[in-house]
Amino acid sequence: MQNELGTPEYTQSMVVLTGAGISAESGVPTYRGTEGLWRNHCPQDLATPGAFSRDPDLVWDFYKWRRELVTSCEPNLAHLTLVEMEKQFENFFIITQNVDGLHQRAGSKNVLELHGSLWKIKCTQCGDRWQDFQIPLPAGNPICPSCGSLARPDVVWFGEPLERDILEQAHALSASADWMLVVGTSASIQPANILPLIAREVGARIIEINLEPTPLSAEASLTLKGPAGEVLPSWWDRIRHG
Ligand code: BJW
Ligand code: ZN
Repeated sequence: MQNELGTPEYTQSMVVLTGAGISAESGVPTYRGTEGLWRNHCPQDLATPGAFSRDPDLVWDFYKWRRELVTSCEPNLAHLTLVEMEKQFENFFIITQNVDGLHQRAGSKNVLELHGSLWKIKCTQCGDRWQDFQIPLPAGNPICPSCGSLARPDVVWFGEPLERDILEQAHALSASADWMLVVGTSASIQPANILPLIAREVGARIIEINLEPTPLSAEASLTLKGPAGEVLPSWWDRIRHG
């Protein structure tokens, strides 16, 4: 299979799209599926602008809990393999849907966060944004230091547009990719799930790593089934050492 597909050259552009599955072996719950976050929490109650206006305390409690959970997790072998890959390729980019910050903690440099970050906060009024790694956050809901208004997690909720410049960068990277590695995403959320299709349109080879088939599988040049923390290091080992 690898012969038919060819082998990535280090001068080619390698774009990696990651989803919650890449962090699953670190102990971060995925969103969907039997162990997913949405199994116990209704997205409409927690991850929409409407939910936050109705009950900011409930939504902040959910995000404070997730910040604490992620703090107790470590990057796994899949995150670490991407750090090694970045050192080899001249053009290497991670586009992540994850908000956990584990790619950066592992040491990856070129990371585009499509859906924001658990470690960023933004003002609901003046739009100021800041990083905050405190665990735990002080009691009560975070307040904007500039204008004193209620602040919110700087993540992208359902029905909200992604940051325009981030989405434009993601489109541009996908449209100039030679290879796209899609790791641990259900490929069910727009507009992130369009990115591999953009890459395929320009002739990129799509490699998918997942525990199960997704709507993208039929479009992929190669699907590697299994846990990312095992499959990704062994695929990379084969590429590097032949
Ligand atoms: C492993 C593994 C292992 C497990 N190894 N693999 C109706 C109402 C509202 C919106 C819409 C609507 N209809 C359509 C929409 C659009 C909507 C959308 O796509 N909805 C779908 C349900 C159809 N999209 C949006 O709303 C987006 N915005 C938008 O479209 O704006 C348009 C607009 C323009 C102009 C003005 C206004 C609007 C925004 C989407 C934001 C998504 N946000 C979230 C929450 C982030 C914050 C937070 O974390 O709290 O992002 S939702 C959630 O899904 C999160 C994720 O990043 C995203 C994707 O999930 P992911 O990563 O794929 O995880 P899972 O759990 O789904 O899958 C895990 C996978 O891993 C599985 O396949 C496993 O098999 C696999 N796996 N272990 C390898 N060890
Ligand atoms: Zn403010």
